[in-house]
Amino acid sequence: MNNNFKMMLKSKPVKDLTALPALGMDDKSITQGFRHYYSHTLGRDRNCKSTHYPYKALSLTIRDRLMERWKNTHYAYQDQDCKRTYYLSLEFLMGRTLSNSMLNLDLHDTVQQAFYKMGLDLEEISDTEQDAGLGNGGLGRLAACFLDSCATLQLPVKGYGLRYEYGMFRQHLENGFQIEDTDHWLLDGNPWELERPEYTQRIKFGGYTEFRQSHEGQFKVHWTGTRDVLAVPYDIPIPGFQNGTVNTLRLWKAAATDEFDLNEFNSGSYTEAVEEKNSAEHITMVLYPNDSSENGKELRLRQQYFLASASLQDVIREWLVHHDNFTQFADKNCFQLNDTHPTISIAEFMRLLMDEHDLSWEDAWTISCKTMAYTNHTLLPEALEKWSVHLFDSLLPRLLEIIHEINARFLKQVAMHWPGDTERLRRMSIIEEGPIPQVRMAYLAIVGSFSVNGVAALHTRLLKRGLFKDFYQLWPDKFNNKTNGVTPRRWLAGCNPQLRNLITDTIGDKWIKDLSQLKKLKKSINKKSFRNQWQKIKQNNKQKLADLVHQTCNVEFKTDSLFDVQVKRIHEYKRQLLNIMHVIHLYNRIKAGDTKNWTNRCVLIGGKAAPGYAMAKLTIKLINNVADVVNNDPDIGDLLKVAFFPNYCVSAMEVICPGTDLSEQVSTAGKEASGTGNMKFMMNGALTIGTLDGANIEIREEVGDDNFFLFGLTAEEVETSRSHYNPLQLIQDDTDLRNVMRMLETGYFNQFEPGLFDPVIQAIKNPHDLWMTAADFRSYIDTQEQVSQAYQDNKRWTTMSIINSLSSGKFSTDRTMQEYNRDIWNLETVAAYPVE
Ligand code: 26W
Repeated sequence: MNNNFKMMLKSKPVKDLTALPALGMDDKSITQGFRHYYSHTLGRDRNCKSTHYPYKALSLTIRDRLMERWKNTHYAYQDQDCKRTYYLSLEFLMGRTLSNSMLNLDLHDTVQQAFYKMGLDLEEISDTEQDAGLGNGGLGRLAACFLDSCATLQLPVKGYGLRYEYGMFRQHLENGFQIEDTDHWLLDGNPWELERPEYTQRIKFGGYTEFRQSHEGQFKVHWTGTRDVLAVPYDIPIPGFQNGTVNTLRLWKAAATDEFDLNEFNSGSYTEAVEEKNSAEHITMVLYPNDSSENGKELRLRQQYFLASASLQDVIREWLVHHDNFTQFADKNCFQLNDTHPTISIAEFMRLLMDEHDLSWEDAWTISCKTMAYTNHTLLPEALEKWSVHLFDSLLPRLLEIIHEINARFLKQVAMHWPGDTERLRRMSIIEEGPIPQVRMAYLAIVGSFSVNGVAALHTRLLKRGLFKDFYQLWPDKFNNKTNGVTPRRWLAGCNPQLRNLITDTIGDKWIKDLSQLKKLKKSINKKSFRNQWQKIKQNNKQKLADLVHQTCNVEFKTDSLFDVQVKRIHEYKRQLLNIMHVIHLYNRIKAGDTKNWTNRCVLIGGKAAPGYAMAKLTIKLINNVADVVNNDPDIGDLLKVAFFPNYCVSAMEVICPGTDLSEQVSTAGKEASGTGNMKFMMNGALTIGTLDGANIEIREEVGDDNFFLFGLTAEEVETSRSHYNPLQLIQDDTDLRNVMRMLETGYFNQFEPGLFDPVIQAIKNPHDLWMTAADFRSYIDTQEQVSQAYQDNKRWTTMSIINSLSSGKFSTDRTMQEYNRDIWNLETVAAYPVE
């Protein structure tokens, strides 16, 4: 290029390279886009038979429409210089994206039409999408629902997480045992992500710290000798419901730096030097599949720090584009910590402000404490994260120094508040002393945050009285409740289109953005045609579920039976065992000819057990063995069917919850923080059988006592009866329980596997059984009988079903997010610029 021309180019104003006419939202434009991607980008020809390519071509067509709105949302946020919230989470259980994007862009019917004309089956093609299973269960799915609601409410909230190469393991059964398979979900590419290498961050690990004096005579800490890893961001669009807003989920992938270990390199160890690359990339290789007990693995701490450091550096980088100091930072930014998993952010933020941006401890701490907010999701003590001080010291030495300093200053405050109370100092210290000193992450989270919340009313109350009592006494105002929810877009409008249409035909479509409007269905509750349609839709959804069960479990569910469902992670506190004991009881009744006024039941149980959790895995095996006996006993027939649903996941729930009559929420009271599956079932017109635990309590408040099947001890009763709990006595005094135990003890369900279920039997009979299964047996069985009788009264059941659904308004994450915003974030809503 000649120099004159180069000069001319330099002085020319840069054109907006992104300026393009808006893409069409009609069926012709969609078809055109689809054909273009199918044939030109993906290079398919008329011989191609796979459903994968139509899926991909459609996804790219939809993504283009998201992209326009994504930029306009970003520009609007930028121009307004609005306050923002960052949702930091090790898990985002997103499930599928295509059909949700079509719903939120209001393109579903258009695409259906276009596909019909092309002779393509949209449902079949949507079903080829892999779930993005980057989460374990409740906590990860909640994060996904939160993002949906924030985009719908036009709140400037960005999610930060990890781009795991392997998500939640896939589960299949062999001889009734759970077998784990890897979930290489990115193998066929992911059309929903956009790599952003230009925002790569550098993350330090290992090394040591030293004091150095600056030119101005100031002492500063340097963290050096580190082995660094790069964090490369991948952005995923999060569309709001038909409002032009598209927010961002930014997921980090670990990558090696190009710096080889020169010593190794020069000594001829070329491959050893390259190996380091490998170990760097391991950080985001796999999601840890534990959902309740911490295993203290170094790699997990690496993941946590990697997420924290990359995300904070990213936020600070963007801040410094428009600001040259941090005085306004806390007014404009908030970090919400999803459980303790990203809590190292508190120390990392201090490090960045002090060591990299020259703030004093006091200034940094003031900003940090005004910026961080912490949500707790569990009451199980074994799930509270602790990291050994030793591990911290070797992996993150600078962070440990900062934590020690935070703790020292905090303990001074405690000592001032309770002079002479050394026991309390020991109890509240962020460092747990002992043979292996540990960092208590929950305490760090409380000390470093301005807000601490639980996820249901009971849960928050129990936190204040139990686990966090000392902290509540010190800072009562920090604590608040935010009852969970689920997004009504995915969990009603999306997964139950027939019910959506009936509701919309009856009360208009405003309910999709304001779920409290479902109350308006009350006036139709006694209208015959409405009730008939309601019933018909439930029948259709049950048939779809029955088809899926047939296909995956090879068990025949008849739709005139009661569909009784428990799907969630397998855990002792969730008591799948109690459920299967009820099944055994029903089986005994049938065998004994006690079938007067019988209600046919199909019991479906699904969920994954943590790979190292032996009792949970044994429970799965027990369920399968019982199912085998029941389903193959000619005396039983259609009176009772049992199936274990393998590989329970988000997309499975989208078929399961619309087709369920009875939702099982039977945890030992005081153990389930909230539960969110309970809300999905309720929204879709299932009735709940449940204990007074987590959000069940609030569900019952909303539907009224008559429309909820309550059983079991209360949380208080559980605690007060522990000391004199006597399961052997209970077994002796209760014929039904005795019969169930006899079936287990005589090996009725494990004739060729003697002794297999002994640990289960021991657990039930153990006076120290934490989950007190035998205590609730009687009341559970009796309540299940009430359920059976209620189901026979078709009219009453339908009324209760409608009432459950129309009372579910509170459990929309739109309400949850509005409360977070009102009490914690204080964000202004910002409308995206229209696409034109
Ligand atoms: C350290 C291993 C680990 C991993 C995940 C410990 C604990 C967890 C989560 C806290 C488990 C979880 O998903 N908790 C669930 O969070 C939901 C959303 O708030 C609640 O509805 C569930 O009741 C709670 O069990």
